[in-house]
Amino acid sequence: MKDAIGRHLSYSIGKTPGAATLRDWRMAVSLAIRDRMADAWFASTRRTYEAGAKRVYYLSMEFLVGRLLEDGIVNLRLEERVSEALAELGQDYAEVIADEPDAALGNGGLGRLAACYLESMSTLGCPAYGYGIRYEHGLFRQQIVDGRQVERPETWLQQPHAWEFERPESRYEIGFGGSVRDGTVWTPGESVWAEAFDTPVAGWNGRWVNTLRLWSAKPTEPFDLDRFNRGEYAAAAESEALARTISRVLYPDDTTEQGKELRLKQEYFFSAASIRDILRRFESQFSDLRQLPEKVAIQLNDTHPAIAGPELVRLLCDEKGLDFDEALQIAQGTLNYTNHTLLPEALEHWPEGLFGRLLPRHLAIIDRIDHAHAKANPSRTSSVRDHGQVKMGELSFIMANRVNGVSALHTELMKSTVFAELHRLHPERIVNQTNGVTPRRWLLSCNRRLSTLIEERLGLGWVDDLEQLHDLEPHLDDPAFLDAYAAAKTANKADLADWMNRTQEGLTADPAMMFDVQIKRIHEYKRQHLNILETIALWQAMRDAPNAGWTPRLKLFAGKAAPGYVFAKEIIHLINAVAKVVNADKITNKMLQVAFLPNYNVSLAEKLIPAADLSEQISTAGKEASGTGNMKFALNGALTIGTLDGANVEIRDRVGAENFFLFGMTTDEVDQRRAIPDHAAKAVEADSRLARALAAVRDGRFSPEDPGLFRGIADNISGPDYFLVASDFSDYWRAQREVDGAFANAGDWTRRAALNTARSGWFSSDRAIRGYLDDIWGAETLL
Ligand code: 26Q
Repeated sequence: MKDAIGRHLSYSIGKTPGAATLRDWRMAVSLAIRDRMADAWFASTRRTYEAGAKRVYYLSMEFLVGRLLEDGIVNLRLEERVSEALAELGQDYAEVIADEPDAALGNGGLGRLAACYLESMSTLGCPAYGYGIRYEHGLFRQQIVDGRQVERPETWLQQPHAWEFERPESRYEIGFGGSVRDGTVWTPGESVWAEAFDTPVAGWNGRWVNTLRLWSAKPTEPFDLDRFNRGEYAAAAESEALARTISRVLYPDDTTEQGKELRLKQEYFFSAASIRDILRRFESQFSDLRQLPEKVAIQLNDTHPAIAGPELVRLLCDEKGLDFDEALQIAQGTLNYTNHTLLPEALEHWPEGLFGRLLPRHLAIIDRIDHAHAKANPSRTSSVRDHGQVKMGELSFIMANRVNGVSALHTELMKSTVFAELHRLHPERIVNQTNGVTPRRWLLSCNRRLSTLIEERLGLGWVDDLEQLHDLEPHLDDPAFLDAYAAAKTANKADLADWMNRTQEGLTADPAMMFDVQIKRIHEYKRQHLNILETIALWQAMRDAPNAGWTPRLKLFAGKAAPGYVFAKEIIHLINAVAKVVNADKITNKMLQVAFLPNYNVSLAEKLIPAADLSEQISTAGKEASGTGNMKFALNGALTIGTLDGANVEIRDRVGAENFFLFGMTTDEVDQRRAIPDHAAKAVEADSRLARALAAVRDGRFSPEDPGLFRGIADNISGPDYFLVASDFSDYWRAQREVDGAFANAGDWTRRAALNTARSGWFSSDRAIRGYLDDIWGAETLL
């Protein structure tokens, strides 16, 4: 290992050890690790080919992979050798790992899920490819300036990327606009190249390696030499810059930024390139396109790649010469669609004018698909085109062999609400696949103390068979085990506290406090404002009775708001304003601290989750499709305070109701409550704590220099309150006080935390991928 690193430092990086920077060392180590994936990578491809196996293609606009070096080292089981080699070379292992920038090619849950699934597909030996976009700029970097979110560009590709291989020979010309002659001959008005970059994804033990193929946009005409020679330098480079904008930046909105032309271009760009690549690979091995459904399964990660359906039909008809009905049947046998949200504002739709201008042939094909579906299902009343919009959920559903939700509750709600009619017509089509997370990243490597303890008791079989964590349960009767479990948690908290106290002004975190954590995108439906309101009420209660024996708490928040989401940004501002006042209060600051950690990303999650005591999963029931952070916390021994929403329901079923703090209205109760006039005002009237906390927000207690600053938040909660913050407040307060009591009994708390770990094995993404293989893809694993 030492030689391999040294060789790369000299011959790939071109530095001597004396001149090498931390980045040079990190690059050299990364290349040395990457070398060791190569053989398994080639072998995986060869075995897939030789077996004539079905391949799975995961199409996603987002892959939130985070750092890759530690993941590679851990999965190849090279940790000891690398850290020894680095020590001998005078370098610090942890520093080298931490030098890598996150690949933040995603917004949140959907993108991180895609990354976990790729890793699990490799662990299981499922022949699979991820397809996405190689964004030059991932999700923006969040700064907090005077308590407010400020977005800064993210620049991960400004330094060389150790993990990717450029494939200039794998490129496709992608057209846009133009016109259609004779009904089928599309002549695009402009085009760009989609060029492939491949990243190997190694599974546990490095036995199988799949490929993440990301597309980068390149101009078809490099630059205009005539204009350059005439001295028009900017104009000469214009067409190049325009082409490259397609893969320039990830859209930072995790609901929808509706109707943006560039977004639609991105969607078509990567879907079309992927479909062509899939067909090319298929045809290099098989001759009959009618075999496609037998040899290929394509998974659409939400509707963002939905245009892949019409594109596949178009290629089969217009270029391969199949008739329309046959083409449609082949496409429908091949495609599947995962839905990740029921929020009406998040269901993707495009103005048909824009759509038809950019993709005229596809709009005609969509109409034909829709008519064919309507003809076969005469009782259908809805359609893909509606009120001048093209509805991508509807399109995805009718083009898919299987449609799935991401938690049991979410799947049932799909059937009863958004897709009720289509479900009636196709009662077999919707299936559930509850989300999962990879235990390699989300336990083994992010929480060494806990994973070492588990290894001492169980060995390492749990790493790719997570249900083995059940075998921890007998150890809960061993006080030494519980002590060690508690010690691991405390040490994780101490590390985090040290780091936060150094970096967060005004914060005094103490590992003896309960670490109460809410980390996720900032959204009204996720209700960070419910949490901060309860924090305010708690602070007020502590001030009233400072000696009432309060359980000391640190309230931790982190998360990004979409740049255009004004209310979400106000919530961030309020949290920071409350932190400033509360942390400085001499009466309470030993009992209550509040922090908003900037720039939440995968690496920060890996630091926070192992140190959490309490996991906040408090969305309005019916709104969070699944959640995956909730699973990571439970696995790492945090207890959940949560509503009956998304996968919380299944987490509670498995860890046991006595180890989960439930509160709030159910989905049905939410709908009923919303129909009651003045529901919020009534709730405020009935709870004096809520009224007092709201008054403090409204009257400028946290913004003395601008007393009206947070009035909008207070007015929303006491007025329209669509997300029922006011109506759920009293029960949330009750549950939080129950949490206080439980945490005060340290021994019992540790037991309950350990039970969360022992009973979370089902939430492995390996289990989820087996579900997709069996129920959706009908594909085999080759390990
Ligand atoms: C769409 C069009 C235009 C611009 C942006 C978008 C867009 C981008 C990202 C829409 C949605 C997203 C991301 C959604 C998402 O992350 N959903 C989450 O998916 C997780 C994995 O299934 C679930 O656990 C979460 O409950 C769900 O919110």
